[in-house]
Amino acid sequence: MPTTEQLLDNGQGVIDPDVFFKMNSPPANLKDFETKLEQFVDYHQEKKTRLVFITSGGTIVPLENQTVRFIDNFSNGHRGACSAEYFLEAGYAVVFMHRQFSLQPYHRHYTHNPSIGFLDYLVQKDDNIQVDQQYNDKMKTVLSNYQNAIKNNRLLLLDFVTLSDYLFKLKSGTRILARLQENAMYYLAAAVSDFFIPSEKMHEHKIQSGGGALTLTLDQVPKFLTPLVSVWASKGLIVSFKLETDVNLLVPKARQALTRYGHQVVVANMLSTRKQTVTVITKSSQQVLSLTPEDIAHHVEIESRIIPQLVHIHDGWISSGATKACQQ
Ligand code: 9Z3
Repeated sequence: MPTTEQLLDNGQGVIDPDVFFKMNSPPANLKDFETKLEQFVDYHQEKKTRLVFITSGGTIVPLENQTVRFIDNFSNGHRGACSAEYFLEAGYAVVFMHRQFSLQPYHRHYTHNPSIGFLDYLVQKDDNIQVDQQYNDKMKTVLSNYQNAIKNNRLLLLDFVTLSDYLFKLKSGTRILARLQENAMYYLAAAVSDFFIPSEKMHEHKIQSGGGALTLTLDQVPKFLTPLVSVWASKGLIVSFKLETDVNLLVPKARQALTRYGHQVVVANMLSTRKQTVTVITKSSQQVLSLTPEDIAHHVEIESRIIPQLVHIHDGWISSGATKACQQ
């Protein structure tokens, strides 16, 4: 088998996505992932429901094949989990492909909160456990929305952990959804590592200390949006996210991604303001969506503005036969 070095793409140090899939082993639960997803997609294809494939949370990059240590990132999956609820509200079926143990739709209201733990919502009355009265109304609404989504088979939860896991499942998942053609939307909110250590270059066992400083060399992750847009999901509406910390780079980099990959929408956000403002960019438009101080005081979530905008773009994409909506 050729080594990654031999397969490097034109000297720029980036391997071809196909090569990545040849050089790394698929996750052990890939078959199970595919079976669940196929059943869900077939069900909604028959019902003609629109479906969104959401990716959410960060990927880890292992430093050892038998992994003790890994590189992670900041994302806790708030964007994806919150967006899933607004897509469900808009009538979509949702495949929620998330980093294991990151925020999940509906559950998110009661987890990952630094000031209140799940048990703090409960009280004991005689032998029974009840929800503390002050939380009752909100929890009733959240519970009922969650149960409706599950009862109507409109929410499928699938997870990933490593970058490699994510890429295998993204490829497989988008190819399964391709049968829905333009009725599918891909909402790529996961914070995917740009760098990784190929399996063949990784230490097999736990890296030992005692030898001084540790120097790591990471390869660049292949540009998976290229095959995703042109082959895996070519008929669906593809929404990628661009994250920056330097405001001067944000829009130019988002536009560069649209041009490079030829997909339909980039949602550009800054790390520090991502919960208050985003810019929705298509080839011919640029719209800033922002929360006012009053919105923030009323706990309005920016996703309640992003999702209707994307649903509108998706309407155009479907009615134009998946070709022209975003070119105007
Ligand atoms: C995003 O930009 C998401 O909005 C966030 C959400 C990761 C910022 P949280 O999970 O954060 O709510 O804490 N996602 C995409 C980030 C990304 O890696 N984009 C790549 C890039 O910027 C392109 S696919 O180059």
